[in-house]
Amino acid sequence: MTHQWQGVLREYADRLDVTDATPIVTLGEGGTPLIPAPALSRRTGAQVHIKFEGMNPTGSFKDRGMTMAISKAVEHGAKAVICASTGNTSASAAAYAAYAGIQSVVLVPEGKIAMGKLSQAIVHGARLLQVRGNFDDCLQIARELSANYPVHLVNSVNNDRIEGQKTASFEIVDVLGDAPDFHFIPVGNAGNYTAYTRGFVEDAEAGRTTRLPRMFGFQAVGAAPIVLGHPVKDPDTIATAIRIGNPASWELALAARDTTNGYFGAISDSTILEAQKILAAEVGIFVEPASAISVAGLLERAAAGVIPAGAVVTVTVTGHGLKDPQWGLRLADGSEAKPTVVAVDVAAVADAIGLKANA
Ligand code: AN7
Repeated sequence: MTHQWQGVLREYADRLDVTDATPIVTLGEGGTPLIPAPALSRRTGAQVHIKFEGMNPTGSFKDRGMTMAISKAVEHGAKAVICASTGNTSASAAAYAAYAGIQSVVLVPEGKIAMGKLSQAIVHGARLLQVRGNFDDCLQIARELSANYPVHLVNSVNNDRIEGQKTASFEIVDVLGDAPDFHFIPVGNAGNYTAYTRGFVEDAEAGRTTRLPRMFGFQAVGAAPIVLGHPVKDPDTIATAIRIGNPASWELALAARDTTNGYFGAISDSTILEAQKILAAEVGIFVEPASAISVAGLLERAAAGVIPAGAVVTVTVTGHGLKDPQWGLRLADGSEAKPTVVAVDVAAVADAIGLKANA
């Protein structure tokens, strides 16, 4: 019989705060593929593997944290959960709350979340409010509401989220047999950067690995508070998932960088979109712009000579390209792809694609 992956709480029950009293709210998240990427290995001289988190049930890594956060919320008797979100957290919270049979409330920045994510939150039954402000404003409101009203906060300031998300590092180590030399990851609130570091540190402490990877995190140029060293009042980037000016896990992320001899860098929107196309066209993996930033970061750091030949490199791509599909239709010159229309005629189709008949 085929083994079915049981979700991260059951698969890693011995490394998480779950007991017989914890109701396991799971959609089978985790167990995502670690895909060797020969095209990126050729481009960088390293041995590159992509951790494809778009393969989670709602299409992003948030599900690893949400299974933990919603399970613990239900264990503590919560009837409603709230989050601020640039999109993926709201999609995940809505889905896991639906499974648990509790209400989700989500606050998103008006007009600044991808259509697929908005659709997910609505279809899963969230009470969704568009706030006339940015993500940082939404998070402030969500924090104050959860402090003063009977709603349980499931943003990554809730440690249960970080705990669930650390399982991605466990999976990488389980597949590779050791930690990589470098790990590349997108950064918004820096919760995931913090979570991966925690997972790798716990694996090292338990003797499952011989080393810690250097954690390399990337923000968009227009939303790069950690790189700049100060909050950004009006963050701006086409990578709406990481359009965040005052990261919630800022201090934890700086500590994680110091622990791993890590690095934070900034990448322009045009370079993000180039990396998205390279990953899609040369490796076959379609990710949303915020996720492509880790690939862009790898290419940039390799070009800067920072990555030794043969180094084992893992790259997390956090969300599926179908969340925000408009970018796949955008050509390198900025125009929109307009597929050729042809008649129902074999010769016309052959002609349109430049095929000559067999002699
Ligand atoms: C695809 O959904 O913050 O650095 O509210 O959706 O842990 O914040 C999303 C973040 C990277 C950044 N990639 O992760 C939200 C939200 C994708 C994301 C990040 C997000 P963190």
